[in-house]
Amino acid sequence: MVQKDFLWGASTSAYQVEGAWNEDGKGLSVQDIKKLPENTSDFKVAADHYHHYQEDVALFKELGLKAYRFSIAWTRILPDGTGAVNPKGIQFYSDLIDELLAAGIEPIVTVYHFDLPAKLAEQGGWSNRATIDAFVHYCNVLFEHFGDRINYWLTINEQNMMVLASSAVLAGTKTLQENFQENHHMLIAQAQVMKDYHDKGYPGKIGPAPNIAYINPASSDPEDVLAAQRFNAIRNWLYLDMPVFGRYNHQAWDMLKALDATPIFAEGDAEILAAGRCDFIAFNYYNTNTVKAYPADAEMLEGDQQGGFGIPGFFQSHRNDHLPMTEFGWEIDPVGFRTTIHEIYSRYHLPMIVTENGLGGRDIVEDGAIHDQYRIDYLSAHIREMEKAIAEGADVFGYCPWSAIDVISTHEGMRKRYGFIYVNRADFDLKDLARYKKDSFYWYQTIIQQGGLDS
Ligand code: BGP
Repeated sequence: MVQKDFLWGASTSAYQVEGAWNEDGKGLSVQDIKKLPENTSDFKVAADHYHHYQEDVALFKELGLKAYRFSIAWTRILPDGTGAVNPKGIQFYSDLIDELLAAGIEPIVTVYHFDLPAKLAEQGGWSNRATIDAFVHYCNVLFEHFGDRINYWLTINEQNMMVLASSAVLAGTKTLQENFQENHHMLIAQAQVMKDYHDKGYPGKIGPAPNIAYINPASSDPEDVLAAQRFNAIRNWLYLDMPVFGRYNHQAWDMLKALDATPIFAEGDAEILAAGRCDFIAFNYYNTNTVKAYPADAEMLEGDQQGGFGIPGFFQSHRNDHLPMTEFGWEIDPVGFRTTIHEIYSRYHLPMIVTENGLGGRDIVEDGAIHDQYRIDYLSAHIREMEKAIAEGADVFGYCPWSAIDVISTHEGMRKRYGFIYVNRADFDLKDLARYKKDSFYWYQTIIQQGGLDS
């Protein structure tokens, strides 16, 4: 049983849902210019939410959402990443926020979801410390314009995946040291923003939004157990120890030393990191990962957000035979969700909100209906385990599955759908972009009305 004001919500991100990639003064982001996997749509039109936002919010209201988590496109607000503010960008999000509030839906804002302004990327992106200042300035612009209406801010979506799975998420290739230097700069930017937000006395709360997947050992061999602990450290805890405790996780740091990948600290960095603290923890969960020990002379392996990693001398991903998989090859582990919730709460004792969880599938339309029982099964199994975790004492105040409406997948295009609402388009055929309610829409509507599975 969840609390009465529990935030039953759903999520999207700007570049995956909005479209209007070059309209009303928007600048280009790295997502607009990245090399796409073959046979996969670009993000130019996406679900065309930019032009359909009123219709979409009306559907969210009908669905019964208490919260909607979306991201703001940095390049709508500051087309070059810094410099003059684009009034039309401010207007769009101001209107969207007002529309949500009028519908009784709590807006939850991600400030940065994989879409760094291309202009900043040209100048070195996160390897350039100027990007830290640009990010801090951008966030302060958002706080000034929307700070009175937003109660929950999320700083950076899945920073850990931008670092560890940069090929899948950003189509990037960098050395490990370069990745972790960029990571360091993002951590500083985040800390500074959290400090500014608190210092200025805004009424809401702010927190990070990493992808957290509890890591299991492939066996009880102590070397596998240690491998799992180390992957947990560098994949998960690094990204929560920092905003909660203001310091690097010691095991993650030790691994970076062994790999010659420690970031260089500039004067004052340690103080900034120590000064920025989060109010709550938002996290995305799709499944657990399982790893075994990996020889030091093996090759480095990079997967996508949910698996396929290998760092020589430390760990290698291992298929967990106890778990079924989605048709896109991601393991399904609802009990692991409960384990992950408890592990986060035991380590940090902060309120938590789940900002992504869901099933990507190839939905089929039959006479305007989408019978996505597989999605209902996935979500109900996860909600059940979340409710158990809450009953067992974990403090979870919201659940926002991915995704409110079909969006373009990060690296699998339009064929991999997650939404409660179907968007009528294919990767290369835009059709009429009509919205259809899937079976999962009606199912989630009931869950929200009841206040969960248990009521
Ligand atoms: C997360 C991202 C989302 C979303 C989701 C599903 O990593 O934060 O943006 O895309 O994963 O992933 P995919 O689209 O690759 O299936």
